[in-house]
Amino acid sequence: MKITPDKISDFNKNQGDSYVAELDFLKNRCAKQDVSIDDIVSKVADFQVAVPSWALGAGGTRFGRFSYGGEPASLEQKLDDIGILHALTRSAGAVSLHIPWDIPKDIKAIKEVAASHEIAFDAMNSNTFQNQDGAEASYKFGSLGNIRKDSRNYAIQHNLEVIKIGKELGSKSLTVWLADGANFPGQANFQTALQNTENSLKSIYNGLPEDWKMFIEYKPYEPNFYSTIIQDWGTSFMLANACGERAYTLVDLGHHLPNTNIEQIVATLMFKGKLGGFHFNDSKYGDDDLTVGAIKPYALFLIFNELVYGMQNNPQNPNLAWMIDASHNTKDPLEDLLQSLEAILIAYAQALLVDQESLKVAQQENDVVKCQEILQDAYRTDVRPVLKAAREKSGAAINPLQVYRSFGVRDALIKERGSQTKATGL
Ligand code: LRH
Ligand code: MN
Ligand code: MN
Repeated sequence: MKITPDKISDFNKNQGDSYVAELDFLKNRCAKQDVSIDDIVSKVADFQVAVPSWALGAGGTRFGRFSYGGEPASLEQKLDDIGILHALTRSAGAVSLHIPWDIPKDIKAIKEVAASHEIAFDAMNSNTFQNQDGAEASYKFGSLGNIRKDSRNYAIQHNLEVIKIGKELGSKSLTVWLADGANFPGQANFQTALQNTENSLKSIYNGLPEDWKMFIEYKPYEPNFYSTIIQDWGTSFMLANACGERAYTLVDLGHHLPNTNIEQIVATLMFKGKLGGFHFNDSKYGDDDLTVGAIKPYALFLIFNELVYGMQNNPQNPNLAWMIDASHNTKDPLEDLLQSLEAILIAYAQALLVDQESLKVAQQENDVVKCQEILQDAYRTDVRPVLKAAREKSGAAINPLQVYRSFGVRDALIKERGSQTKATGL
């Protein structure tokens, strides 16, 4: 299934979307403040989010997995699927691989497929939360923080192997997420576990190429339900500092206890130049991995407001590695990802609309009401015409989801790959 630029531009033309008038309305409105809509359109058009290789199949839960049909059976097919997303949106120009789910058999061939879709290799993810067939040491009681040296060393070697594969593909970063922790009090010594984790991370960091970054992802619980070694941003930040300059914290939106002020964490990390990566999803209860913006769009906007502020004011913080980390078992995975991309760009565009100058003045005057008005004025603006303009500008579909359905993409994939498919992943 190949979606060509010609097919997209024909569809765009025939559809006659009225977004231009809506955009003009927005332009007039913004002329009153010091915000340029053309500038926002360009920024939105440039924004690229990596798609994780494990989100292209219908996700399972521990209670079951239901095939959606037409799911990718190989890494090549996963790249083809991201190619579809990228052709439709021009904002999904990268993939984030999970090893060993996606070990490339033929690096050269994989690079060619990725290049044919203009897809770059973003952060590599290691996996030390599952034992693989024939494993020489077990991760049952942890990996980098395991009390046993053989398991720790095995996990370190795995991470170094992931770096090696990533180097061949052209990736420039490694994301480490550990499931390590304990299910019951007394099971592990907190300090020993933390010390082991720090030492292991340092060993991996020592094997990191000069031009690579390491991202340390945190999560409060699951699969361990009493304690997790890297449970929060503070622990991740501490470990990143212990490793060195090229180690950073990675924020996954679903990895917080209810009501955590994530935007404040973002601001703190960017202020310290230590926010490296970002996993987008949404949640109601825990690490639900729901479609971005499906549950708490205002929270997402507030987070983007801090991200935008940080990108404009914190040169000490590097460019961020953006990734969607959402998958579910009841939606077409590609439609789900299109919805996530849309929600990310909406929140980004709304955050770019915030009148930063007026906000600064209102804060200086402690005008609390005005501060809230300024933020909510941006949040309540319908920025969808901005996204449409950005997409048309970059050769994408004005309405990606509509084009996806009109082109019958899922049916074509089912015809090609079968109706009882299963992709590697969770
Ligand atoms: C852990 C996590 C992490 C993994 C992915 C599969 O919950 O967010 O990023 O790599 O899910
Ligand atoms: Mn994640
Ligand atoms: Mn997660």
